[in-house]
Amino acid sequence: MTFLDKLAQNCRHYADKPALEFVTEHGVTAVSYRQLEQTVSQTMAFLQANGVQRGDRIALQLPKCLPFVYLHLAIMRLEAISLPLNPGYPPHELHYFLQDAAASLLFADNTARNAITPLLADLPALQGCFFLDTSNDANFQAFIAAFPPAQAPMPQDSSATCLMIYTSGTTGRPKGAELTHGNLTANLDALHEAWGWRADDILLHVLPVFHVHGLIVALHGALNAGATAVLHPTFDAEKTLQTLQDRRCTVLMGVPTIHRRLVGAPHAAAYNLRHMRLFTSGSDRLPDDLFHAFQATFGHTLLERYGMSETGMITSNPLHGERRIGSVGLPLPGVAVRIAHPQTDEPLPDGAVGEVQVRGANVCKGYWRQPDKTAVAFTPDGWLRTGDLGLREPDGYFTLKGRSKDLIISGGFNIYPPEVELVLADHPAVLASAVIGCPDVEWGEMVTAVIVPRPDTPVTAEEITAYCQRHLVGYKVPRRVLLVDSLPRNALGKIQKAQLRSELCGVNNVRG
Ligand code: MCA
Repeated sequence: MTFLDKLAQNCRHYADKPALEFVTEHGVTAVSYRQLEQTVSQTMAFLQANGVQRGDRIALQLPKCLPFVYLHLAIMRLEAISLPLNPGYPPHELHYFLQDAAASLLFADNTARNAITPLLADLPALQGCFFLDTSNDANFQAFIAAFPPAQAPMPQDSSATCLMIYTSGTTGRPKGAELTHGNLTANLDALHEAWGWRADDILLHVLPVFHVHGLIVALHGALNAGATAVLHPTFDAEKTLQTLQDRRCTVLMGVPTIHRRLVGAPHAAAYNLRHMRLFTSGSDRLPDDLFHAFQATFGHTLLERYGMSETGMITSNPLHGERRIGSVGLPLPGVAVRIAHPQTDEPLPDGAVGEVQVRGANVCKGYWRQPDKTAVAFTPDGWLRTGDLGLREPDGYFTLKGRSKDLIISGGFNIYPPEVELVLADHPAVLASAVIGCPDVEWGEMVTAVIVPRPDTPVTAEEITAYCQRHLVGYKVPRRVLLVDSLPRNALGKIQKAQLRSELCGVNNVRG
């Protein structure tokens, strides 16, 4: 039974129960499973009327809101492909995704109309763009009111792509990871079992919905279980603790930056969180001190798990049993994980550090229209190369030991330095640049740009920052800009990032 079959079943079994509760300063909008089914069906009719066909890419550059959920589910039900995008992308970045995906429809927020409209003429595949007033559910209900619920057969082909998540790479241009109905179903079934999802769970959802973590693991996880997802549009530590207490929530999923802010919130320990049964942490390594501080503050032990956009969740510490500090736990049911030599792909023995490689029904089928990059991402015998380094302990627990790829993780978002370097290279005053991650207690790593200015073009760090703010989504903007005379290079002229990291951030690590 696929996720969508399960959702349809839940809509019948739990018809009157809230599937979603969207919380804003104006109040709570509750959507029962029956209403969810009804609105998604009407949204399908609206999409059909606008020509959506099987396999079409439909881009959703929306803030976290109920219409996002309706559209996303309706797109998948019609066997089209949902393409969620960070609403913070500036036009320059948005254009790339729409063009690369050859998206046929775009849904964006009304407030983005002026910024987005000039892009539309230069997107030949785009057949329509809808600017929605997402400030309340009633506006969307009015928008689709004329459409009676659609009757469309359930998707049958589990190998069909239903979701595309862009992930960057060492080449600097993001690639669309194609996730199928089968991928999502396999991963959701594994997590349902591993984390003991129950229909009486109440998830407090504080993550963005344009990534696998917030969208699949959290939101789909709750809907798959027939549980209730209480959605906050953005994360706020005090509001989170208040809602966890008042709504008697049972599950929260976060990234280390979120957990650190919860621990640091005023009177954090005073909230009554006894009904909570599961706090998970992922998207970045959970620091040991935070693991302990969380336990000391809330009396709950964070459950660390590991995943990536291409695979969904890969390993998890156990729900019952040892949640090992510094370890990402054991492979999830149905997921095979091995440690292999990063160059030869030869499997390595327990205790040896190598590349983490993954195989299973959860692994994406490849990158959208990138057969070459897809071929490189997999070993000849079908294991996905994660680019993460790690080891397997004799009792089966996996521990990550760094990355073989040039990647920064800040607040749980991945930033590939070449993406930022490419933007910097277009600045007239930049002769050369290197973007590195420096350790940071709050964010995990902080994006740092080291720049050699052109001798004849004076520039300040503030000008570079302002330029990056115009061209990059907020989390990719360097928090620190350093102007230097030269960058350390090896004999072949390659910039020595490890040396820069150790000189500028006092880091000694294996990354190069
Ligand atoms: C926001 N900003 C950031 C980040 N987030 N800068 C660096 N790194 C970030 N992660 C910038 C904003 O653009 C803004 O810049 C300023 O910081 C706002 O700060 P603040 O309000 O404190 O931030 P926030 O809006 O509260 O966001 C912090 C956050 C958020 C809640 C931790 O980053 C977040 O939701 N992270 C979760 C990431 C996530 O879901 N990752 C999943 C992908 P300015 O001031 O210049 O405007 S990974 C995944 O899906 C895989 C499968 C997995 O395993 O999970």
